[in-house]
Amino acid sequence: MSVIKQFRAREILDSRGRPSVRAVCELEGSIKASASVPSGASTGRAEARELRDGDPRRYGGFGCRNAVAHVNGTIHAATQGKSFANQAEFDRFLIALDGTTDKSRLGANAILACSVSFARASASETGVELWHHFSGMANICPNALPRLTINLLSGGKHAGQQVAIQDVLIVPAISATIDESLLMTYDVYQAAAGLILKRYGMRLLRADEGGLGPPCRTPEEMIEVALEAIRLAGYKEGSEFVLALDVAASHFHTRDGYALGSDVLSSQEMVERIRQWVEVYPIVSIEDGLAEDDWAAWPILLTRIGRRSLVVGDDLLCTDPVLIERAIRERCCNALLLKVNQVGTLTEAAEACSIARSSGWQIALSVRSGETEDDWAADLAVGWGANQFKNGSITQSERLAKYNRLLEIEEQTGFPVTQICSSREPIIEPTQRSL
Ligand code: 2PG
Ligand code: MG
Repeated sequence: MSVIKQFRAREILDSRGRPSVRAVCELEGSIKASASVPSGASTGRAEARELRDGDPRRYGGFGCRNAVAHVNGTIHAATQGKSFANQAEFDRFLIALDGTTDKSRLGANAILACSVSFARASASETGVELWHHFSGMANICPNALPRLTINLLSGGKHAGQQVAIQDVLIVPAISATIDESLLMTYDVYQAAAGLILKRYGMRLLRADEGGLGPPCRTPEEMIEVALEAIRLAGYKEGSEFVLALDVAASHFHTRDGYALGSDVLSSQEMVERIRQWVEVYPIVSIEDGLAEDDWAAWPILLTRIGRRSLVVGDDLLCTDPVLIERAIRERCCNALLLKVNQVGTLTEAAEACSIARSSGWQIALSVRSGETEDDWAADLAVGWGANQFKNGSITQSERLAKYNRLLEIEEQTGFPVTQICSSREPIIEPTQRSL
């Protein structure tokens, strides 16, 4: 790796119109590469800290000028003239420079922008595609593209809380290519838009990730709208399309229980409600079915639905190797939702990915609800051999940048889309275990 000449950053705006950070890594010679970082809305408590200015007069306190100043000051000064053997050495250097456990001094947004721009510069120095460079750093030999899980309908924090659960995602299950997956999704999206207009009189109002936000009263109604759209588009539910849910239960978990519409459910009742969804509907993946602090109930959920559906940890795990190891020990999940900015560097995210995978878990690589037009997440999903890619809807350029990059990688590599891992095994009966 050549010598670093400079790091520069600037404040940019993300898909919610809020500030974010873009960094440029310049090497001695002619190589220069940039990276922009995203931001979540339904965040887990253990996520690395983005640095926000907190000045209410600028962007309601969301400004990123301090994070930018750390790149242009501390990070630039500490790295200028240095060379690093690999990504891990570079990321460890940044982690030590920050010196906190949650990256709150320099800011996870500043650190990640440097981590990813360094990776891009390294890829361009060696003359390989970014996805190929990512696969090398994680010691993975990908031979397939991830299956898309696409946000069709939104609720929760991404759509004004009209329904407590956050996403109903559609999964084109039989398509062999990204190209075909997107085409199938277009049909269902159009059918859903028409259906929602007819049934609720709603124009195309879009939620944070470009999904539709119909005024459904219950999760079941929202799931049924998705299934009807699949049928109206001429596809078979359960075979040609299946569903995934991001319940995002941390965000409606109160001291009294899970506030699902007019019901307030105990953990046991919430598990039972999810079991019914998985039993009745063609759902192959349940993300954050329970809250991030409800650790005791997660193993019960896994026991009840884990043979038929993925049990995916997002807020529960925050892409944190320590939390993932705990979840493996306590048998909480069988899949990791991997979001790099939750942990703050590529190296730590690669470690999280490898721990989860070595326990037989599936990897769902996800972007954030506040995204930028940068497309590095698509390269990462391919390079790290993710089973699924969760990138929001098929509208809005911050989403399409990543889908379009996948189309490009598909053309370059000819890799097929990975097979979906779902079984309709009968759901096993309740165990003796109680909460
Ligand atoms: C999630 C993500 C992406 P956010 O909860 O999985 O959908 O949302 O980025 O707001 O955390
Ligand atoms: Mg989530």
